[in-house]
Amino acid sequence: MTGHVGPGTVELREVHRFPNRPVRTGGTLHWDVLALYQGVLDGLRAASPVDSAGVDSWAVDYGLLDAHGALLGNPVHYRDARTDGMAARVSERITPEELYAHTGLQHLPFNTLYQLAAARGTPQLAAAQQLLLIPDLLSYWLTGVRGTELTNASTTQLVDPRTRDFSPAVAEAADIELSLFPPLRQPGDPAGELLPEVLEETGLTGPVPVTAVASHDTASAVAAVPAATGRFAYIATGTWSLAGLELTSPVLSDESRQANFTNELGVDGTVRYLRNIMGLWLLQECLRTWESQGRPQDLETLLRDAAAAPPLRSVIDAGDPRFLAPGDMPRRIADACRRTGRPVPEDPAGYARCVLDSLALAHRLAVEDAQRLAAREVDAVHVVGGGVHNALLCQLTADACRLPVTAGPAEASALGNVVVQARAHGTLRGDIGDVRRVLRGALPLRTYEPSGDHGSPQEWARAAQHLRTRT
Ligand code: LRH
Repeated sequence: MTGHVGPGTVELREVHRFPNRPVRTGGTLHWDVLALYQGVLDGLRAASPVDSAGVDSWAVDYGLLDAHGALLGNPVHYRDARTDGMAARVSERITPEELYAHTGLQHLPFNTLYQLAAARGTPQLAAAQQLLLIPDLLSYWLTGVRGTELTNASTTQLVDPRTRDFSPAVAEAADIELSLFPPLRQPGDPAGELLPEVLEETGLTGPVPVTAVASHDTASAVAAVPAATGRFAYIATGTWSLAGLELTSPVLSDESRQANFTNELGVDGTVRYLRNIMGLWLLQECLRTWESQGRPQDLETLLRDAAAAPPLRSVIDAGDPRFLAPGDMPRRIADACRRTGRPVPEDPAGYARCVLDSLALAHRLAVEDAQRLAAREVDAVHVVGGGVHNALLCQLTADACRLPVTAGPAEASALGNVVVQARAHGTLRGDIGDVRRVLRGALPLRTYEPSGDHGSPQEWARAAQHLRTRT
């Protein structure tokens, strides 16, 4: 994506899109990170001319480098099963209560801490001199400079959100060498310049500075929430739904731990207090399953039929880790409905409706719980990310939350990435609130008011209660 930033204007343009196809070899699910890097180079070529660059990606995953800086094998995908049982193993060294008190991170089986526990004793980890999170790895290949960007580091479960630095106590308890991580850098810090070989390969004219943006895609997405005031909740929807609040300090209470809220770090000293919800992955994986069974579905028709299907009939817990791995999603959804005494959807539209109702309900619970646990009230919900294109999901979210939903931008991560670069170079000025006001004026946004069209407030309340008690 290229961004054009001027006084009061921010424009984004897609210049190149490439698939990100995980590869299973020897029973392990990997990222094809060289193919991704090639896609980045192709993108830079298509973007020419370029004044500045920055990289963001999904969180938690990493590549290991040997003593010469060479990559030791393909990064393992966080959806791989290698982390099964690792939380129990780590809890023998540090209790979940202590871990939360130090890191404020929700329990997700794939946190980097658990991935490193799974990698213990492997020749790769033994040979590793350094660990680079995915955006830091891509940045390293572009610039030759190594660093660990803070917002993404905060997803490793090795960072203390109070000090905004690594937690030696956690690392020691979990027996992880913090020296694997290059020094921390803040969003907005310089991260080097494109190497001569990169300029040559992409046809760009240097120097092209690279900025350590908020390299966790969700941190970039939250930075780009076009909020008018501070009283907002956000839902970054895409493969995941990340729903919560922006705070100035972490919430580390045991109640917060039990509610599985995370305190990831954001731009300008903020905390992203949120919960991970499975997101549109549930639907994407249904579509893949039907396709592999020779029953491909047209998404537009499916969503139209889903909008006409009866509301709140089949509801599942969209936070259930049973939905994490790739594979037959309709079967897992049917199993979940049976387990909780809900009717099993009868056709693809029924499944799509089940997914969207369940996501909307999970959004409601996260927005409600976050307000209670952080003692902060909101009067608006911002939906950003790919889910913005799904009008039914946005409307259901407004109905479920009983709050107006402002939808947009869809490419929030790319925008957040661009505005942090623009600020680093002085093209945009002010704090993140000022930047958000520019975005609000510059972007096409759509508002969804709560309606009774998809179930009455009482029906939503009952369904939310059902979800709280039956799962
Ligand atoms: C979204 C995301 C999310 C993480 C997950 C691994 O892309 O970064 O914030 O929890 O991927």
